[in-house]
Amino acid sequence: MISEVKTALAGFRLWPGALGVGAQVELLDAVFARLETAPLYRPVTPGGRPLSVQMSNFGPLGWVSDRRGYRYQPTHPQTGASWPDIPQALLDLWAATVGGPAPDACLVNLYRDGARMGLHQDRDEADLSIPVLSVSLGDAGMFRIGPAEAGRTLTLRLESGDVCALTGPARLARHGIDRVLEGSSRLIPGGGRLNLTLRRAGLSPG
Ligand code: MD3
Ligand code: FE
Repeated sequence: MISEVKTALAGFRLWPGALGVGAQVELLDAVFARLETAPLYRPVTPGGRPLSVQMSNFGPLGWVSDRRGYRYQPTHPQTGASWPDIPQALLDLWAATVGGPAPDACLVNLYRDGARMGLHQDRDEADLSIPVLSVSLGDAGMFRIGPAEAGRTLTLRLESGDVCALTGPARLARHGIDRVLEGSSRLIPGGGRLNLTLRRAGLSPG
């Protein structure tokens, strides 16, 4: 790997195939059950453009975007209801991988119909030293990651069942999803790629 990328990405950990097919199906069922009460929607950017990705959240706090900006809030912007709880399997996965303060936010991203996510940093959380954990389900996605400020990026294919953690210097890495390989998985009815990201968004206790 190119040294500059390697330095910036120290702390990027990938567990390919961490979830077997059975665990993927169980997790997907838990996710779809919760999406009945917290429906997917397309947030708009502060500039007023709808994101191509459909989103929802689980946990005490959910990431939202609208004309007022990006933030975490306790309720669904369309229903006004509290977000559903984070599936236990995800809390267990967090404890078994990154540990430390428990996650209080699980962002659900569904990529369908050519949806993508441009290069960005995740910096809306109160404590940027706490890791992010990501679980990929369904169609494979071409994931791009590079140094925080500028410079060369690295592309890798995230498959259904892959888990990755962003800790240390990688926590502020720029990253995005360039494209989804439609039809590469049969896991999700109707197709698409579903990504679950666990974060500590609010201040951690203590
Ligand atoms: C690297 N999601 O929700 S997951 C996001 O696949 C987001 O939906 C992508 O970027 C997705 O913000 C990528 C992998 C990931 C998640 C969080 C990160 C990579 C990250 C935080 C810092 C650096
Ligand atoms: Fe991100």
